[in-house]
Amino acid sequence: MWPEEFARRYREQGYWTGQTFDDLLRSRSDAHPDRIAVVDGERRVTYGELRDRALRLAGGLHRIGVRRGDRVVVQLPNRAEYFDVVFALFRLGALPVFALPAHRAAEIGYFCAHTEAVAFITTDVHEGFDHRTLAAAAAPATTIVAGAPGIHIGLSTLYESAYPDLGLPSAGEVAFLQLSGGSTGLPKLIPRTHDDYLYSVRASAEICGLTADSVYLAALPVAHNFTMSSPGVLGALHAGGRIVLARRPDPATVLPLIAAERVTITAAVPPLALLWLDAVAAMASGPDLSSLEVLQVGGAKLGSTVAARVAPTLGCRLQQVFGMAEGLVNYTRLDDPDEVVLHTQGRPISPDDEIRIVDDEDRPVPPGAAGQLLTRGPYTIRGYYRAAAHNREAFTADGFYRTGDVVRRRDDGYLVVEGRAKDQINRGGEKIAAEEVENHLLTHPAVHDAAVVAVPDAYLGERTCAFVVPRAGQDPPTLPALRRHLHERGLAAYKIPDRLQVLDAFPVTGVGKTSRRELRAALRALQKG
Ligand code: OOB
Repeated sequence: MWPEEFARRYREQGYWTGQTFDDLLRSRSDAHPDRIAVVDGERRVTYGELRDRALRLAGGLHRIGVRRGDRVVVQLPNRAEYFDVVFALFRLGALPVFALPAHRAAEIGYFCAHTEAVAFITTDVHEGFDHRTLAAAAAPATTIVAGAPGIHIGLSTLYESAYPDLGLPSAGEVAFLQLSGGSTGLPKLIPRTHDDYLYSVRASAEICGLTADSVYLAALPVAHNFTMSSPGVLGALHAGGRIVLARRPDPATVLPLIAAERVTITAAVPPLALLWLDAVAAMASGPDLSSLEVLQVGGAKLGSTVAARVAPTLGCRLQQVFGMAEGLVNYTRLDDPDEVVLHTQGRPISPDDEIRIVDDEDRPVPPGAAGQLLTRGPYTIRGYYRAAAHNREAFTADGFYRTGDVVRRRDDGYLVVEGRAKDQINRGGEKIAAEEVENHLLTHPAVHDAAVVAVPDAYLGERTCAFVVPRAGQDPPTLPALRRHLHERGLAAYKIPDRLQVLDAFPVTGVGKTSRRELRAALRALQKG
């Protein structure tokens, strides 16, 4: 949490207003109860209905024992019930822990155990996977299912007829836990307060020009920070606009939805934006996209060639977004010149976002030079949840978060992302911590040592390559065998390595650590050869 002098300043500056998520929904549903808040296929939910459903669900969750401060792992795809669930939990003062639909037993089991969750709320079947099978991994948390519940508790049975009479959480408290992309063995959880998060939501909505007439299409998973708050679904609710949920992000789903619902703004990771662009370019006369004003692209670096295709192909403005679940979000502004929009990753939301760009010894680099980005500010966390040892490395003594991103700052204050200094793979916006995958690889009987590095990829930006040293006397493992092994351990599919290279020994650094730099260089040599 922030030291008192910072908290005081953020309140005095008007960033932290004391508003809670419950206040947000209440004020909007009081102001315009009949306006549509959420569109999910045939279903249309008004602000008044959303508020009513959230309160009645808060009653049911309370009945089965969910209390203020409890953690509840929420894994829901883009469906209307997601909003009932999160606002019910906010009303109770219970903390959603936002898992992604792609997570499997390894991740869900860890989130439930690490947070000592009392409940796991998921869906029935999504993208061919039966999420109810994750209940075993989630135990002892009670499993609640949106859709056909099987042997579990059906979410639909928890909407009480009366509202519960409950105390209200205060805005300075932690509202939920987000996931970090991470670079360590176990995923880290990010505690966000009502005060800090809602500041980023309000400011983002303003920067992105959201109004009551805005229609925000959620194509990426709603629980990701980008889709949730940059300005995302919460920004749309704040502005009194409309959220349209896409169950899948593919062009065949998204493009007709933009036309039918008159979507004004949506967000994509670079490979998805490319897919949409190619689909539109290939159509002689496609769906009417004339309502679309802004396409936001972020989560991974957008190449300037693809960036330049957005306006001519889609007839809308591009906005680059460089953000992180830990806090700091940078945007190009809607009225920035093309040069800025095509070639930079934007500038921070807040005048009080502090930016430091440093070398390996934490010394500031000369102006305009590339270095590691450190940041501190009114919506950037000061520490991960239950991770005291890691926090000493991930934050400076004076509270700056070490993003692990290598950036340079231009004279005009805009940031350009140049690379990364963290052991993470950014696979088309999906973050993979090298160490987490390595730890799983090391459990295979034929693996003596493992190192996972990024390989450049034309479509995803990066893919993963696992380097493996076989155990003496064993046949070297094959890629299919290793993939099957990680799959059986319940690892999310996006973390499972795309390639394998078997080596007799790893190159080491001066202090004897495995040199990922040399492994990456060896891969480049192999690709050229
Ligand atoms: C967003 O959040 P996370 O937490 O999944 O990932 C954060 C990391 C950053 O540290 C950076 O390494 C990378 O993702 N990243 C970008 C980028 N946007 C994020 N790298 C290059 N260019 C960009 N535009 O990814 C996220 C959170 C809120 C809004 C948007 C993205």
